[in-house]
Amino acid sequence: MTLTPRTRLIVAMDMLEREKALKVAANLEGMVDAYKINYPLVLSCGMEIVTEIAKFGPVICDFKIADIDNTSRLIVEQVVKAGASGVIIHAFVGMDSMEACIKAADGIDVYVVAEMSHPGAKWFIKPVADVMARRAFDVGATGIIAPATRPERISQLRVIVEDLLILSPGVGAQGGSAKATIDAGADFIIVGRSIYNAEDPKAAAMEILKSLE
Ligand code: OMP
Repeated sequence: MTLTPRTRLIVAMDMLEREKALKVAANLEGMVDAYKINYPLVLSCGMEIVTEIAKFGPVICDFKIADIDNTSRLIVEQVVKAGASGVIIHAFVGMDSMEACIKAADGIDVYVVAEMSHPGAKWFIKPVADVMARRAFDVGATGIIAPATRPERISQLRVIVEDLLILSPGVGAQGGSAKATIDAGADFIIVGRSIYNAEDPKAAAMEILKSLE
């Protein structure tokens, strides 16, 4: 399935209201390469929201799956059934769990968290991120998640994952810059609050796209 970088913008849909989510999704149709849905929206609205938003463009289910192989497989099967185009999983659970996810993904994209964007990631995740990126490559993932808050790490991880896709959250509300993130080697930026909390989400997205020109 694999996402094609056109605008390079992925919007994180972490609002809780179905109406707002559908409105933002419709407003951004064609401006974003994908919609990323995390637990807040699904727990609030149900998995149907994945199917509904998939009508506007590819949906990535950011469930950061971190469980034994059998449970991971069951979760990914629900993601596929809902019509998502991709899913985000964790690496630290091991190759068997990641392999189970990729098998169950049945061709949809699987992105593996290599290094997270928040300050807390420096404690445990950052020191082992290179190994997790390498494991993501070995297992045949579509891409990795790398932090827009540390562009130098994107460049370092790029060497490890070669031509896998790099999706980078942390632009805007977490302090990362869209342009610095793409210049560092990311294929896509993931932006949530700076877009969906803006008075005019479409104008906010446009502003970010302009900064990439
Ligand atoms: P904003 O900070 O509002 O732009 O949202 C960022 C989005 O990216 C949220 O949905 C986070 O859950 C997600 N995210 C991170 O912020 N940091 C990470 O390291 C990984 C993710 C992710 O996997 O998408």
